[in-house]
Amino acid sequence: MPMQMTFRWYGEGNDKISLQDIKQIPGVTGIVWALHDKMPGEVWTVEEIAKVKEQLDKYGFHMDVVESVNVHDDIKIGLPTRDGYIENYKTTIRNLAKFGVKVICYNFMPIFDWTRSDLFHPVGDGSTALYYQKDMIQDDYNAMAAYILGFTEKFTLSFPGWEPERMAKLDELFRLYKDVDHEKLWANLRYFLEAIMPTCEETGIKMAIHMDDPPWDIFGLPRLLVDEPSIDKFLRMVDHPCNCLTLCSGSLNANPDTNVADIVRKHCDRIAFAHIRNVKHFENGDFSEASHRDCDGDTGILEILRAYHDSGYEGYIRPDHGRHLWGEGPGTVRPGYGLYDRALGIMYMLGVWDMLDRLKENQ
Ligand SMILES: [Mn+2]
Repeated sequence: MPMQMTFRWYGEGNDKISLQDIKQIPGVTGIVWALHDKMPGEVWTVEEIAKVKEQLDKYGFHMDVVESVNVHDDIKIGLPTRDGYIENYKTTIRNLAKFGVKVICYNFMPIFDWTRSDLFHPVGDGSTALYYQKDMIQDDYNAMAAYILGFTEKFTLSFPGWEPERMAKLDELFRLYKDVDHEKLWANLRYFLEAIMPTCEETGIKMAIHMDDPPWDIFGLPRLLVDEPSIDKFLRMVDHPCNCLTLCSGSLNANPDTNVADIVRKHCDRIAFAHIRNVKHFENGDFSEASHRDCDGDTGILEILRAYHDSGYEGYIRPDHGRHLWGEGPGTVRPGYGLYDRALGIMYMLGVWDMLDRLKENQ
């Protein structure tokens, strides 16, 4: 079985891109989906999941990968209430398994999900991309949250991980996380995983943690999955075949010292889901997201694809964020999740992959 190309979709009425559009991209067999109106900690019901399945079935897409089932803050903080939320999580895993779901992508980032300073930064060719200006993300978390939330409000969007209900009590959340250092957060992650591994084993579902984005502490909050040593530590900590990675090349390579291809070769059997994204670095530490073409960024997309191919990768893969092209912009597209550049990214990846297949045949 070759790797399986997928495409992230935010759901009917929640994404301007239609399943019909996605169907026209060559090679896409499955939709990476989620119930985006669920709060972290809530159970995903069989009825709600069935509704999505019906939509995807019409186009022949599988629903094997969910991104994300978000983890409640109480689990990350390690509050006594976490056990109830872990029970809910297990129920969600069992419900998803009833529909053949194979992989759950999640993250363990405190308070903030992915973080950027500009959602529509000019790339220089008329397109725009997500951008991280290092000196803008320093101390003032309220300013950064206000920027993101101002954006989501203006265009009535919801961002996973940026639920307004959670963001409204930012100061309170920061207070709760005050004593959660790296060591505590690792221990809380371990507690969570050890609690759910039996359910994963029973259902065959793999938990695939997404890398922290960006891969360093922000606003004094600890971040865990940031580089090769921390990934080694994570996989050793809960050494179970259902404890896997969503290896996000763009998140990891936001630190230019991280060689993603090396990590692929080392841990391919524990990568359940691959995010492919290219990042361009600037000397002052800023970075911009770039097209998937290898030479447009610094992430080493060709070497990463070669590493997956050499390792016989049979898991799920998707283009991660793309630039906004051809009229896509604020109000018409979710930042990073337009149609065109992600479709171009898929064609680039499939082109490289097909050629690697051919070269192997001819060996
Ligand atoms: Mn990613």
